[in-house]
This record gives sequence, C-alpha cells and structure tokens, in this order.
Amino acid sequence: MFDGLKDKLSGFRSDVEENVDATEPDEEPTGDAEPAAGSSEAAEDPSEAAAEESPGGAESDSTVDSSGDEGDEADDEPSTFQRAKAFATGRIIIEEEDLEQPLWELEMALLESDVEMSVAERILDSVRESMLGESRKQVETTGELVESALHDALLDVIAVGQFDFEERIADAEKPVTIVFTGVNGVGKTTSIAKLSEWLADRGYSSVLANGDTYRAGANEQIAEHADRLGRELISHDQGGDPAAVIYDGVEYAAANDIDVVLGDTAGRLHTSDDLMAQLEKIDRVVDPDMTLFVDEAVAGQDAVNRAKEFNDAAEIDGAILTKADADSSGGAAISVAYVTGKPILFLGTGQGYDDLTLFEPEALVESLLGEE
Ligand SMILES: Nc1nc2c(ncn2[C@@H]2O[C@H](COP(=O)(O)OP(=O)(O)O)[C@@H](O)[C@H]2O)c(=O)[nH]1
Ligand SMILES: [Mg+2]
Repeated sequence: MFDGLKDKLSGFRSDVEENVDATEPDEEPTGDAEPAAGSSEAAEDPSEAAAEESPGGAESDSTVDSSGDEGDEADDEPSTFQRAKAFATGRIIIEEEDLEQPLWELEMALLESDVEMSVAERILDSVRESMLGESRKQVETTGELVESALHDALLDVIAVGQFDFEERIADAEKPVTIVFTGVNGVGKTTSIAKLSEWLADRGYSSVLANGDTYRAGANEQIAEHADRLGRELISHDQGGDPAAVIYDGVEYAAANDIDVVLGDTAGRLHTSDDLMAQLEKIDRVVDPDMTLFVDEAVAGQDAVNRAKEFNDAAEIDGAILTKADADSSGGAAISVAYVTGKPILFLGTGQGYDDLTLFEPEALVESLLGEE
C-alpha cells in the first residue's frame, strides 16, 4: 500500500542529507586552545564573532568578547562560522539553498503521486517553514530534522476533520443511519458489507437497506452479502424510491432494536441532476446521521476531484477509500481530507469482509515515512 509514495518521500530525505553534507564545513571546530577553522572566519567578521560564543561552547578566546549576547540566532542567513559552530554543538542549520532542489523534487514526486496541487503546496510550505525556522533546535541528524518536518507536514493535511468514528456511533441515538454515495463500481456495496462486519466485531448490530433501486441485479448482489453475513436486508423492487427503502430500514431498526442502518445508493455522477435530487430526498425523508462518500484510492486525482464535487453538491461527513491494497500512489489518501475538509474514515484493503481498516492519520504518516 502506497509504496511508490513511500519511496519518493525517502528520496527527499536523502536529497536533503546529501545537500547539507555537501555544505558542511570541512574541518570540525573543536573549541580547543588552538584557533579552530571557524575562528579565522570569525576574525574576518568581528561584529559577528563578538556576538558568538567560541565554537563548541568552551571558554572563549580572549580576543572575543564572550559577554556579547547570544540572541543572534534569529539571523536568517547563517554564516559559515555559525554553521561550523552549530555543527560542533550538534545543531544543524539548513539554508534555503540546501532545500531548493530537494523541495522541487518533492513537489514533482507528490504531484506524480496524484497529490492534489493545493495539498502539495501546503506540504511544501510547512516543510520549508519548519526546516528553516526551527532548524536551530537540538536535533541529532539532518535525517531526523527532515523526518520530523515531513511528519508534521503530512499529518497537517491528512488529519483534517478527523473524528473518532466508533465514538460517534457509540454516542449517537440509535438507530444510527449511514448513507453511502459515490460513482459506480468503486466499492460502496462491498464497503457496506464490510462495515456491517466491522460494527458486529465491536458489538453493534446493523441492517442493510438497498437504496440502489436503479441498477438491475443490485438487490441480488447486496442480498448475497446479507445472506453470508446473516444480516437483515430491506429492499424494494427495482425502480422504487430509494428514500422509501432507507426509511423502511430505519423503521425496521427502531422496531427491532438494531443499532445501525447502512443505506446503499446507486452509483451516480454529481452532475446527474435526477440522481442528486434523489440524494436530497433521502436527506429530507431520512435525515441520515452520516453520509459517507466512497471512492477508490486507485482513482487518484479523479477520486479527489469527485470527493470535492460530491461534498459541494450534497455535503458529506466523511469518506471511505477502497482498493488501497492496489494503490501505490497514495495521492487520494493524502488529499481527500484537506480538499473536502471531511475526514477519510476507512480504507478498503481487499475483497474480504475483514478488509476494512480504520483510517488513522498518525499511523499512515508513520508508515509512509517508514517509522513503523
Ligand atoms: N481490491 C479491492 N477490491 C475492492 C475493494 N472494495 C471493493 N472492491 C471490489 O470492487 C468491485 C466493485 O464493488 P461494489 O461494491 O460492487 O461497488 P459499487 O458499485 O460502488 O457498489 C467489486 O469487485 C469489489 O470486490 C477493496 O478495498 N479492494
Ligand atoms: Mg453497489
């Protein structure tokens, strides 16, 4: 899952490491009695030297006034002397020029991975800001600095709108009604079956309601899942009113003490007025607790665009990205929440009923950066 993107992110780390290594001072200042490499530099710029401690923080050279303030660290362009000193004291100073090329490569890598443009820009901005701005913190290696900058930048976009799905179910008045939307063939019906199983594993009962009254064979397909899982299915004849089916599902759940109603709908494009009007009617008649947008991770940029279009046309509460098992780019997983302001709640990771994984931004970021 997302292997292509993982490789590209680790490429950024090594690019920065290479650049920073290449510009590190040749000689390591030691702070010994002998004037170190940095000191001769310092002599050329007394004003700067005066504001600095001697390299390595040892007793200062008598020619340098060590009482000078140490608050020079806000200077945006570290001199070679500062760099040398930072190096000796275990700090790393990254200059804009060290980042220029790696950031450009990172941007290309993100865009190639189907990360949406505004999301890629946001990631670059925060990486740049944290690497330049906070580089004077004590960190052990350049690699670590890159890693923490990337970690924070990715989490910032991936975790937008995140909420605890299970807690939401637990706290809501029962039955909780969830309606699934999205285009054809992305895995809505399969995800409903998987979610029913996920809920059962956590002690919640559910009933399936087939609001896909449009497509021939839809009743049979979902009936097969319901049979296999031993769930009740509410369905009407093909051509019926989806809002009425889901309404019946809610009535059934209320009468039978069922916790959750999972309402399927026919695949649609956000541009299909008739079908979007159906969704509005479902909203009006059933007033679902959540509307989840389903799309496939492998659709990349298309999935991101559709998520935005659906959310604009009929507001969603969250998304499920299916077929993540077949997606190496990871672009949709990174972009959907930032672009819609609504969280990804689950990833579909295969065709089995257990192949549904709660979407955890922190875990995803760690896996993308190979921290697991
Ligand atoms: N590999 C993989 N296939 C999936 C996943 N989710 C759904 N599918 C497959 O995608 C196809 C379409 O699924 P379906 O639920 O009928 O899509 P719908 O038209 O949106 O209801 C089926 O063959 C599913 O088995 C997933 O997470 N991974
Ligand atoms: Mg379906």
